[in-house]
Amino acid sequence: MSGSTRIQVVDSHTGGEPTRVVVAGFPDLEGDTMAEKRADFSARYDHLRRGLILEPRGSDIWVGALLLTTETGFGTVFFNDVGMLGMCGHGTIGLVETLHHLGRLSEPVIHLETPVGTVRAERHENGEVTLQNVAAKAEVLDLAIEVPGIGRVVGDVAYGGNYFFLVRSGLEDLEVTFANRAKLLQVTTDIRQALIDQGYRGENGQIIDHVEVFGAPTQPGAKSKNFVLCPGTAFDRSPCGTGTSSKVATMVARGELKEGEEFGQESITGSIFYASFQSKDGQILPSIRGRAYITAQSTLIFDENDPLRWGIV
Ligand code: PYC
Repeated sequence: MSGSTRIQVVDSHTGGEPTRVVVAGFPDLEGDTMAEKRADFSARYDHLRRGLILEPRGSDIWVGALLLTTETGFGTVFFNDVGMLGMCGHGTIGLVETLHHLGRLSEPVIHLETPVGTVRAERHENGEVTLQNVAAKAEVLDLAIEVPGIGRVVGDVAYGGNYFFLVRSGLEDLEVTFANRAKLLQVTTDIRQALIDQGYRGENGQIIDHVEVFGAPTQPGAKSKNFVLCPGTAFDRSPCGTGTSSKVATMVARGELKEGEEFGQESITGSIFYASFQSKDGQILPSIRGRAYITAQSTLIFDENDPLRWGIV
């Protein structure tokens, strides 16, 4: 296997959602900022994204994080089954746990550069991680759209490091339970398609590629339960860090959350993120607290003779 590519990874899950952190073996990327490095990753190494994330080594539920070092600490580029992400909350928590596992967390606090801004993350002694996200924003409240096969659905467009449509009404008969996940996946995919077809985008022109639906919580400490459609064909097993940040922004816009107040967001698998926010220079900075567990540390081998080494597309 002399011509094979070897990449070292550490796998974890945060509230059920897996993160694969690439710790060695990835080619150097061009660019000074994480946004430039992400562009280079996309342009030259998309086969590595596919090989790292898709079957036979992974599946559409995985999120990857390429660990990079910067002059001031760490940086990362997040990616998934269909492309690149802006920020990723569960992935940041997984990345901090990975640094701890590798003995590379010399202080509990890191400042992590991402393509959409720098986030602060702190690992607490009990193993939980609190991340202070990039600024979140509620861009449109109560947007009504007509979804073929479903009818009128009303929701908010918000940004929390990625773009979300947070459904508020129109799906009252849809139970937000794990048993109902296939139906939830279908309905949220239809909503995303309607948003795309009808030309709705974020203020910066980005596609609204995440859809969030809410239901009654079942866990003590949770105020709400969600189902989150990720870009592509998978749903988030965690409460979604950027989705919960978007929710914080809409709650603040509606006067439903005060600065410093914390609420529990339950996921479709029953895991919880605790969210709050700080107001700074007119911006909303959400904080998300959750926990990740390491599941594997391995060397992935991409055999040059394997026709499926760059993933099943
Ligand atoms: O936790 O922000 C998040 C996230 C985005 C996509 C999957 N998880």
